[in-house]
Amino acid sequence: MTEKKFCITTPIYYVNDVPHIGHAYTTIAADVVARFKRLEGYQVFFLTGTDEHGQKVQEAAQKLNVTPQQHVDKLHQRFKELWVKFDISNSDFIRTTEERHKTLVCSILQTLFDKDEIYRDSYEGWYCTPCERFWTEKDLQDGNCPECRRKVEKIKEHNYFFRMGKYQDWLLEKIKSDPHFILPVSRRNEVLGFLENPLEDLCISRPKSRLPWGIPLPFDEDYVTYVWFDALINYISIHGSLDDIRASGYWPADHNMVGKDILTTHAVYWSTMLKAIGLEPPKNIFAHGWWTVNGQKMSKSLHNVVEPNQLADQFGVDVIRYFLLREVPFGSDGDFSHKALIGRLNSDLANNLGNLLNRTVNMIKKYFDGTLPEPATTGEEDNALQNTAREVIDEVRKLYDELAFNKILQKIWELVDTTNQYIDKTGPWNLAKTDEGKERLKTVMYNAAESLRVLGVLLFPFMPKSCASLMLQLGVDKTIEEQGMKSLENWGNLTSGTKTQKAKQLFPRIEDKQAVKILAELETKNDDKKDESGQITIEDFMKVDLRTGKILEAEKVKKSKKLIQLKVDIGTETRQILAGIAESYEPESLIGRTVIIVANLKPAKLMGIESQGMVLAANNDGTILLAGFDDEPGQGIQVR
Ligand code: ME8
Repeated sequence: MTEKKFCITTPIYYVNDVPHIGHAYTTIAADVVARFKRLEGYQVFFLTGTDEHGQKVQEAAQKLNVTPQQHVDKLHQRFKELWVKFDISNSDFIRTTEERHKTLVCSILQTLFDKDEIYRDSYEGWYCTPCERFWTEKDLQDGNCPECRRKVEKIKEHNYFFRMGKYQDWLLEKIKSDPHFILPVSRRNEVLGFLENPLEDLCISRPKSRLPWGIPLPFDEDYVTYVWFDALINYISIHGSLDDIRASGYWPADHNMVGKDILTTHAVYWSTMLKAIGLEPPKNIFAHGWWTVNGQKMSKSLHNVVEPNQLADQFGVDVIRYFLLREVPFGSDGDFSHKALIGRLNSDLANNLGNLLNRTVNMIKKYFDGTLPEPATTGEEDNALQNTAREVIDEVRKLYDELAFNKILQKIWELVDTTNQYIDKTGPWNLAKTDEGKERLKTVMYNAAESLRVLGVLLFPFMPKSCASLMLQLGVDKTIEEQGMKSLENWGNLTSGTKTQKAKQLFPRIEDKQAVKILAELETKNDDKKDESGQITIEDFMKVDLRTGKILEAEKVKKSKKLIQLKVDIGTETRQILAGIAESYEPESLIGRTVIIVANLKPAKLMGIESQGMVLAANNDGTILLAGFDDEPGQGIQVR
């Protein structure tokens, strides 16, 4: 029997960005699909990674005085660590600076160059440095980059070009004839619109003199590869040569999952590159929507980045995984709100699902001493519950084809609600009162538990840890992966007689008071983040009490090369201040001089002597120059 194989990928993220919920969103979504397909019995290859070449990395490394390689070796870890924290089950993690990747990029470049699919030409265009992209005159918006709206510069240089334009008709035909190729439909139409204009060839090189940090072209050492041409190849470079890729069974990928921002590069550049190489395009490119915060794009400079690490610590990994996929349809944009997150946690997770598990396990404990009873008779209510479960399972399977995560979760919650209603209608607390009722109660408790098992399997891709805990509470010793979707084909997989465990709250509720506190704290944290930019408000500045003071006495501090002990008259009092200026000033020369001091600095001891302030000075490569005035002001005058 041949194995069923399935391949899903996320974009590889720019290593320079702080990972935020946008990155987590795509990766969690891909993880959910990968986990679901494994439950369906597929052998899954799930790939994510980091994009490590290009101008931005080079510039960031320069600023830090490290090599680009040292920089990316450090920074890519932030993504790796985050994915471990978020229970991402990726099969591999590709970095574009790895040899295995560079080898395939070079081999593809050489093959395309030999086949004349790549040629050299001179080029004049408008270049956007942050986006690392050339634009034509007509692409520009108000003279700026149409993507990031920043300034562009006109550049003329020799470069290498991929004959992308010649694949325009093929690509149009492919998109039109295969409705599953680009989804959702609205995005597919955008790509078709883009292809109404002539498709130009793609500049795939950058002169090394301008940008050395990239993969050198194998046929011209004066150039490196354009970062997108390099990055897109990540989806296949993990498998080795083109023959290895074909033999792996993981290409074409079932889903190249991306955000809408990078759909064109995938639908147009990537598909035509594959065509030229002689590989199939992915079966599907799905472009999901964009998360904003208060209607604005998340960005470091706006201080509005929602950090997944912080969120996970505050609310729990599974709550975030659930919220991101439940709140907004996958193809649509969404605005992130902590309030909405708390709302979902309290209602869907704590009140509905968590409470269902809690009361079921507690009642099995109370009425059957924690042993799962054998179901007896089956009545109308039991059949209705089983029918709902069957219908939900069938529908969920179908909805995965559309990656309609929010509908999948809505559907699963129909079973949560139906099971809660089943308990309310059958009323175990009343049944427990009579012998006849107790017989019926066995069936009710068994069915409630089996329904929870079904929910545990269905929800596992979304909330793996919580569902594993749910299974343990129900006393199931098989892992969810072992049970698989197959275990949902017949009702009644739970084994009567097994011991359930002590009920544990899966999702503790956040009470109103606590919610107010959390939201206020988050706001303060965001304010603190603003300080990281280095800017302070005028109020912050006013807190520093700067005053003029006249030096009355000055002497060197024994055993110190740098320190001079000063007595400074600041108008209201005389302060003892230590200043690290001995290498630039003789003590006697200081007497009578007016300086600026920080008068409200907390006193500190240096070499056992208390210093009651600080003198302002500039350090010019080791030469200290005291700040002063053109003319002599009096003592104790405020400096602003
Ligand atoms: O574009 N909302 O990397 P990148 C939703 N290296 N998704 C978001 C998001 C947001 N606000 N912000 C980011 C690159 N994403 C290239 C990709 S692939 C060969 C090279 C997600 O770090 C979304 O998946 O800018 C988006 O497409 C991706 O991160 C961009 O990540």
